[in-house]
Amino acid sequence: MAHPNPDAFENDPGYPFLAISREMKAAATSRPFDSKKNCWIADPEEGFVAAEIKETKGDMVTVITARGNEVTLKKEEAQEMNPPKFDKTEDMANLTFLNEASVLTNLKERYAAMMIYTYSGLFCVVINPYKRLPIYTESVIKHFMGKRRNEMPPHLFATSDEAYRNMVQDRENQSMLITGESGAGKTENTKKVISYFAIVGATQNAAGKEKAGGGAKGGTLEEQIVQTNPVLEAFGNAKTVRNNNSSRFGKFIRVHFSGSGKLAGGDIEHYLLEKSRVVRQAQGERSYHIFYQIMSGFDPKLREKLQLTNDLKYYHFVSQAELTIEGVNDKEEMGLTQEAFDIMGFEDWETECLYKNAAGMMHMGEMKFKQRPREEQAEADGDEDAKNAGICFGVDAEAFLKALTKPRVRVGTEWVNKGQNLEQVSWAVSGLAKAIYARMFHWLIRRCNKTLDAKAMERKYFIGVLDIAGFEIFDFNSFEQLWINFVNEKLQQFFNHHMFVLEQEEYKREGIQWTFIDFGLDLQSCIELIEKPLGIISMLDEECIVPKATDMTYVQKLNDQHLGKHPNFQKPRPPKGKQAEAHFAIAHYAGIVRYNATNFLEKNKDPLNDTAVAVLKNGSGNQLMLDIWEDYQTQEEAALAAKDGGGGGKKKGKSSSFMTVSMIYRESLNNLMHMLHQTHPHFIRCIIPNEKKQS
Ligand code: AD9
Ligand code: MG
Repeated sequence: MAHPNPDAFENDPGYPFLAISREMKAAATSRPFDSKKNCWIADPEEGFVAAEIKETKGDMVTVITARGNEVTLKKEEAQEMNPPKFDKTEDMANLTFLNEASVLTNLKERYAAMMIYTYSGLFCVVINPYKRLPIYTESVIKHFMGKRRNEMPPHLFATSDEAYRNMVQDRENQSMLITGESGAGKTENTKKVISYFAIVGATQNAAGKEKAGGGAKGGTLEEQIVQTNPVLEAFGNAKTVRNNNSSRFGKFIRVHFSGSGKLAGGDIEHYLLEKSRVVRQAQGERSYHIFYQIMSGFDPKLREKLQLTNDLKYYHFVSQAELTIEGVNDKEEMGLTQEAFDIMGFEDWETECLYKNAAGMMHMGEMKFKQRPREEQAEADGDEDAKNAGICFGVDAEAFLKALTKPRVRVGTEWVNKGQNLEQVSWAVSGLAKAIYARMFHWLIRRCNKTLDAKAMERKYFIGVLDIAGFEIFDFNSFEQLWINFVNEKLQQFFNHHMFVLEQEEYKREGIQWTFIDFGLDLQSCIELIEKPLGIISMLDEECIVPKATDMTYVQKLNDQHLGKHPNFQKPRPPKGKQAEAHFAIAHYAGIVRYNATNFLEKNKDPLNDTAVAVLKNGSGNQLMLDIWEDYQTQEEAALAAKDGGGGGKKKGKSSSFMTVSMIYRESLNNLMHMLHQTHPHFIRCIIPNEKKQS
């Protein structure tokens, strides 16, 4: 039936994916229902299956399932079924019977009809549709603008609009916390939220249509806020076994507004970039997208400029596992990355240097070294790849190789060149490649922030959108997974605690008698195991300064301290099938994860060959290379500075005292939590429907 108004929401192509249709309502009301008989029972395949109670004897019931099986079970194992008027309900808080079966079935039935958003009281649940739905168009956005939640079907945009209105009316910063395990849809939803705010903020002012910071090139502020993402994804996302476009870093994007809600710029904070991927990929995975985009031949001259052959397999650093992603065309993606760079107002030299550095790393991975038997001194074995790296980085290849094989180290008060064995050189090469990448990523974030800094605009409030790497369990879980999972644990606690506090307030207002349970406390013991003194992280930090300590002495100490004493610390039980070796296991809120402690100490100490850094830092003809090392002080420089400033009291050289990676992560996590506590949070919980990446 055509609606008289062609602009009405009912006529939008997105409508059928959002609102319950008349047919669905009719089907529900004609469903026979007997509240005394209808129920749900657990089912190994479906989760729960509908059943009808045939008879009750004592505390046992006999039921006939929808599949025709007769089952006898304990009464409390049969969960109440809600009346038909609640079929596919938009807000599960309305259910008469709020039990696991009803929640799961409701989500499942809505998902089967491709209605992916559902409220659960104060938060919004979304199940990854694994297909493009017409529910994020500009026309859908316009329908949601300025509407209250109960006027519209469940949508991320309704939650976003609520945040926006809260900001303007309550004069308070807001945050949107998008959580869920890896592949559940956090990043996709983040992108939509950002577009929503950009459009809503820009409709308030013509200025939103003007250019922000940036350079001579570039789009409007509204476009730039949206186009930040392809830039960051090219350098910060990669294929993993869980997600073809997995975020390997966390980000907190703040969209700034004026007091009246006009778009006034943005900025990004980033967390925990997984740099180990730059030199190593597990089975079924790739390194960061940008490497494959550069190699895609989008710009036919680019590879030549970067001294690269067209054989991706030649470059070990990026070709240890997968080379392509099903359904992704790297050539097209490179086009999108370049377009985003243009809109963001990047200068040609900037993108050129980014590509040069990425290519330089690929060449570094091919540099060969050799060592005579029984000698502890490695030397370069050919210099072709080092020369190529040198051209990309703008440094002298010979000096670079010498720095790697014979770095300057302090012996007493002297600085001498000390030979390195093969293993040490190879550690130094990968350490350096990882550091270049991580610093380049940091630079990229700062560069985007420069573009998004609309200086002319008054910034009064912000809405921050948090999108971190989701909880993950791989076959082999290392230091990176420990940190990712820990941050997820903290966020989940924040969520539980917040919900508890709000619920409690509501119950109080309504005068409901209730014994309060703070579900935030459920996670406390795992969090303490990880973050408290004598916890997993502080023991790692301590082991990093113990002479002769190894990953295994660390594991031994962990076991002595926690095994059999802490409920969340466990022996890694080998699960079914062949699995990687593991040293300890942690019972997280989302599951038990077996961690392998190999290289934990090295990853936490994260040493760098300072002599090689000095070559990059001082000798480079590549401006980006100079910029990324600008704030890095080598030990030799520090020693010099300390000597020079000796009488001045303040020893600048000592200020860069030893920080482990964990210490840096902990500080940024604390800052994040602190910032979140000062905002009014809104939660989007993403759910993955299956492990096959399928709709
Ligand atoms: V991770 O922790 O970064 O590994 P995310 O961010 O939770 O993870 P992501 O948003 O990247 O997951 O979603 C994974 C894939 O699911 C996407 O690449 C899309 O192919 C697919 N997806 C997720 N949400 C949607 C959606 N709303 N519409 C269409 C979607 N496809
Ligand atoms: Mg993501």
